[in-house]
Amino acid sequence: MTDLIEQARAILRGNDRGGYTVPTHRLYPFQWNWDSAFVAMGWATFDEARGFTEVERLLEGQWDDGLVPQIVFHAPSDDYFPGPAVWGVDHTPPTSGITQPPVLASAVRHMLERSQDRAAAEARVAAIYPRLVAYHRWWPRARDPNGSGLVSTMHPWETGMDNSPAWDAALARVPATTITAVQRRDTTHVDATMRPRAEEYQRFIHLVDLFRDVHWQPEKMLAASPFRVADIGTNSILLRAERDLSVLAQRFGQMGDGGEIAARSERMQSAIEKLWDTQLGLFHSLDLIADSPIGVATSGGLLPLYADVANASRAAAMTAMLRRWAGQVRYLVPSTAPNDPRFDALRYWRGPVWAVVNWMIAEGAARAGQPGLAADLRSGTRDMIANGGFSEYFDPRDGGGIGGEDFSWTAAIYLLLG
Ligand code: 9WN
Repeated sequence: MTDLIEQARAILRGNDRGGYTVPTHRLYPFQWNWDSAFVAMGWATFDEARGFTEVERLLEGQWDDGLVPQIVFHAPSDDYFPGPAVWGVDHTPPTSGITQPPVLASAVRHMLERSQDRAAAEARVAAIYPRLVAYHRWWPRARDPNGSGLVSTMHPWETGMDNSPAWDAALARVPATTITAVQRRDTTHVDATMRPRAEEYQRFIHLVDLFRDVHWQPEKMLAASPFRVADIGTNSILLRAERDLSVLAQRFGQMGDGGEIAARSERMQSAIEKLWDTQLGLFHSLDLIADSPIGVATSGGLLPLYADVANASRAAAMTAMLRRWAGQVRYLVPSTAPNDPRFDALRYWRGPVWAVVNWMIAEGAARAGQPGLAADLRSGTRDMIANGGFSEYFDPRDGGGIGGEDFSWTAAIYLLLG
């Protein structure tokens, strides 16, 4: 076993707080939704049972209506803002009131199919499966009540790509006023140039105040929110997860589950296909309040590859575009196109590379007939981690590690890359 694999395992063990894994020490002291899905797959490469425990602990935060929250606050900590009191959610354990990209069902299928102890894995999945079904039913009910085929996202934190330039115009409509006093803790842990700006935080908290006021009721949130986008990343990840859930349904489902999932998937597939952007050379998100496409090229716009939505010619066009980006930065995939004036190599989701995003794009590229791109993304990600450490994200110009250190999902991706 190489040293780096040993180090990656040690990071997961070090960030383990008893069945759940914090993204990193201090900066993120709770359990996060999409982090945990990647981290579960990482654990499962050397401890299958622990991989399933990660998912089960996240599901302790699931609401009665099916929502799986962005954060589960299993144990108190003063290291992060906003904590449970700001969210004001009535749940035990306490949780935030929004969600995150739903990688969960995909992680469960991934772990099941690779399990050595198949009987033990099947027993775990049999209990998890109905919870996944509830989560997948929650999405269209709460976030696409009109059946457009695209789910709405109502907070930049829900996209997981918090201050992407794709959200700038939509976020500018959110007042920078708050009821809750903003007491940031992130900038005491990480350099402020690598984090969202003060004004963005004001707007993030404005939305939390607003939603808490309507008691987190989906229909009221939809009506009240000044920020509402159809995020191409979230929609692609949900469609991928629907496809994976349908495989689980064949083994664990009730009669009718398969048909229900297929109907949702078909609707999503055709809605996402319409988001192809000839000018950008990738897919775009929609601003649902302005009722317009969001013309910013971001790494999220490549995630339809991961959902198997891109046909051969679109997959080839995206590959060609990434090859052009590779002429401008040393490491793919920058979170924003390097030729975009809003590109910022260091600042959160405005330029840096994330290993989890690379992994998803590589998985999709391999299936879409672009094995060369997939191999380059995988080896580039390994190199970046080898040189830049198990950092939260990386500078695309030189691969330098930035943000939090000893990061769980970066370690997990290293383990998945094998
Ligand atoms: C808010 C935990 C999370 C990731 C997100 C990333 C960042 C949180 C923050 O950290 O977001 O959810 O406070 O900045 O943007 O993708 O899940 O690692």
